Amino acid sequence: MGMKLCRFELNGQVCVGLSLDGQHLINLTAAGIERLTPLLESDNLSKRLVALAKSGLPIHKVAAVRLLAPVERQEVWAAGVTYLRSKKARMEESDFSATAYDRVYDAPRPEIFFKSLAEKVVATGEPVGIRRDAKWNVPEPELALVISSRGEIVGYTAGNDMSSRDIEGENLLYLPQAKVYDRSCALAPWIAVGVSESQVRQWNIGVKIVRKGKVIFAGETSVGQIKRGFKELADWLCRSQSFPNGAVLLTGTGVVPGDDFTLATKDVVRISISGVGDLENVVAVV
Ligand code: DO4
Ligand code: MG
Repeated sequence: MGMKLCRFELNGQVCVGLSLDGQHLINLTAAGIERLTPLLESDNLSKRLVALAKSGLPIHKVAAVRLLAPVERQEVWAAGVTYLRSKKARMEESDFSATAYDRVYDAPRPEIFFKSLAEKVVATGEPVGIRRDAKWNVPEPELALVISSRGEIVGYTAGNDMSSRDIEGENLLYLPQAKVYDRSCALAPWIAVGVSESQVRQWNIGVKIVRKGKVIFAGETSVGQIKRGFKELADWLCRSQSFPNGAVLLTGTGVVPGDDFTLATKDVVRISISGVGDLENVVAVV
């Protein structure tokens, strides 16, 4: 198992943690590391974490703390139409925007859109939202790149790019309303560090949607199905735009439920990315 960073709350204090086994947390805040962002800016993060892991810091059980979203002041952005499945589903849902999806899939410039401020990101265990004026809502389980202020990919997490398909499908100019609203962006608590792109491309992305205790949708894809390189996506995001606090970039969905499926209030969305872990949220109307 690799190294994973997180933010967690213990006795009312927000701390930074490192896990080597997914079950226990090394409390890095006990070594004076009070924020995740400066740690993610470290020149040799893996080496620094290996040294910290050996330094006898207090250890907590993951089950005994509250895991928070792994962002402080990072903006969250999202890339789209990076998997064939997403292109196909979106071309089907829209009359006059179909060629836009077709073109962007093959164009050198990817689709990239703003998704969330850090303070609006939903953590695991908190509700994600469906808009009260939307009729067709889906989760989008996505690998997320964690990017430093230098534009380097320093880790990976999992995200949910909640989307209103009827609003996006009616008119592509409505995309920001289909994508950005209260509780529309959730991030898993863990940032996997010290892994290469080729290792991450072996990971699976899965989603299960549970209604009244029954799985009503399950889908899976491999990160390897993504059309674009990670550095390519991060470079496009950072073109003519600086991120002094770093950024998170969702990399697009490769799992889309059938056209007859829409989320309902109280559904539970479970997203799992091997190598990262789980993100679980109940659905609420906002
Ligand atoms: O073009 C609209 C959004 C695409 C998207 O969010 C995705 O492919 O994941
Ligand atoms: Mg998406």
